[in-house]
Amino acid sequence: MILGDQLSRGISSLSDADPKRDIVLLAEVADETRYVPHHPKKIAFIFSAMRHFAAELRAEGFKVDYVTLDDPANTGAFGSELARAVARHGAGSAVVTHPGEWRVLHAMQGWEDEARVPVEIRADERFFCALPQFRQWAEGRRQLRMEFFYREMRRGTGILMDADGEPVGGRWNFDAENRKAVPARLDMPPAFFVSPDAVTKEVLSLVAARFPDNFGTLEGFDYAVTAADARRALAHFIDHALPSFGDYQDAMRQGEDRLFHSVLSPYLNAGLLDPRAVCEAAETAWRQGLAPLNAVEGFIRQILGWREYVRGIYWLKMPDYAHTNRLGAYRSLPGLYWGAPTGMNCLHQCVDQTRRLAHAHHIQRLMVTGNFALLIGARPSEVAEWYLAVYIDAYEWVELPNVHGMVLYADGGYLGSKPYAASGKYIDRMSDYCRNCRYDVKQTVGPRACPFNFLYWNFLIENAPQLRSNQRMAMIYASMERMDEVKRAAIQDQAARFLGELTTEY
Ligand code: FAD
Ligand code: DLZ
Ligand code: SF4
Repeated sequence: MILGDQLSRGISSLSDADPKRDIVLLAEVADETRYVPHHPKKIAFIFSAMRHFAAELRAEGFKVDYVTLDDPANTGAFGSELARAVARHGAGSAVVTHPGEWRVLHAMQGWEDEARVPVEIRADERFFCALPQFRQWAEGRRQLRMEFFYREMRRGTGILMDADGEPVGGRWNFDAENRKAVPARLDMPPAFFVSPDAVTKEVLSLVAARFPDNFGTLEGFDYAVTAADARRALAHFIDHALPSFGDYQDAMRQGEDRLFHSVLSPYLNAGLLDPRAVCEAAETAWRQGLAPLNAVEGFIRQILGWREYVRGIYWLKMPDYAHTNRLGAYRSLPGLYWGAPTGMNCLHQCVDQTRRLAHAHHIQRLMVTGNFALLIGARPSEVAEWYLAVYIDAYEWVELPNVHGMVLYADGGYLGSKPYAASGKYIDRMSDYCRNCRYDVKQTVGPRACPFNFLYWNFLIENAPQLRSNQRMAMIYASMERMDEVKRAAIQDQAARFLGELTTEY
């Protein structure tokens, strides 16, 4: 049985598959479509990619049993669909690859009873770092740091290493060069798009009919849904965007949804692209002099470093990780996350882009929607549910550590050393959102003050018992303590009024 994010020909469950003997099962199941209210583009992407993958296996000679969502006999769950297929084909055993979510692994452990045949769960080998290797690395460390993990991965894989075992360019990390704002005049890379074929069009109709109320639009669906097109997307990125990826990695620009980002995460996570091939292509571009090292190292670090690191933490810490809430945050997510009007232009732009594309780039997720959720004290489980629902690349193994660890500090600093809390100044420096906003990013209190400003100071004041002793926050607490009492009271007062008026309606 192959799940919707296991669409790789090299997946372990297929490693010894014999077209003469074995039957491959794929199933569109209602449970997977509603454990969170997924963006319609995410559902359409997964279904279309599943259907194309099934067709490719059939063309190879495999007998594929594909259960569609609208099949009247569909029972709506992985386990019961496996049981039905086992009975249908008189199968003697089943083989699956370890899933990407703890929820599914937990259910999988009951599949032998449900299907009444042995079920072999094989390791997912599509990652650089096997789970036991990560566990061994993390053992005994009270706090983990991505940078050290990343260096081990560089050494272990030889990626961007020279013949003497040293990092190429003499440094592990070129981040200091990667914080430029986008200048007013800069040529943007051309967009990559794939026009929907007949299979995708059929899926789009199905999803439109079945999920009319989910947040997000299906209009303009142009994602790749096959491995071949995902490889074209990779080549397009390497040619057009990688050379400037590093420089503008942290930038945001109104009207430019993708800037120099790759938008490869949907393909990597669903199995249409292999992370090794992606890192190799980027390294080759550097070795051929087609892209600078700050760009290539920065890009590879996201995949060889962050992507592997968050997966390791997820499987090390689940299921408890999903319940972490170190800062005791309890507020419901305001309706603006689901498209309710807001005067805060940065939030409006990022949420609207999410509604249109089911994609936003990292800094938008971290420093706009994430930062706001942190500053208002939104309940981590609700924030996690939002991210899992609205992004086309979202599976819990990668979403949850980013939300609970990187954004909300809900894990108390296990994944990252401090919360990424920031005032409007950061957004102003890295984007042009503030120029088009009704609030004034230079003001901290008063009717036109940017909410990120008073919320930021209010967050620091309220969370001082938890955060003041953090060495990395010492400077900011020192400046907070220099603030005069009157200003501090005005900030707290305005933040209380603002928070009191936030509504969950949309
Ligand atoms: P690029 O900027 O081109 O980066 C290249 C690749 O690096 C990405 O495709 C991705 O595979 C990997 N990558 C980059 N940053 C991270 C990271 N922090 N963690 C893991 N992989 C990373 N990424 C997901 O794939 N799925 C998610 O559900 C997800 N949820 C997120 C939630 C929050 C709150 C935050 C802050 C980040 C989240 N990310 C998630 C990470 C990152 O935002 C996306 O991977 C990235 O925006 C995808 O767009 P891209 O392919 O253009 O990325
Ligand atoms: C996300 C998703 C959705 C919406 N639908 C399906 C589906 O119908 N069938 C399927 O096999 N997979 C689907 N997926 C992806 C799964 O949720 C994913 O494989 C698990 O969460 C494990 O990561
Ligand atoms: Fe966002 Fe504040 Fe800038 Fe408006 S002024 S765009 S709310 S940071």
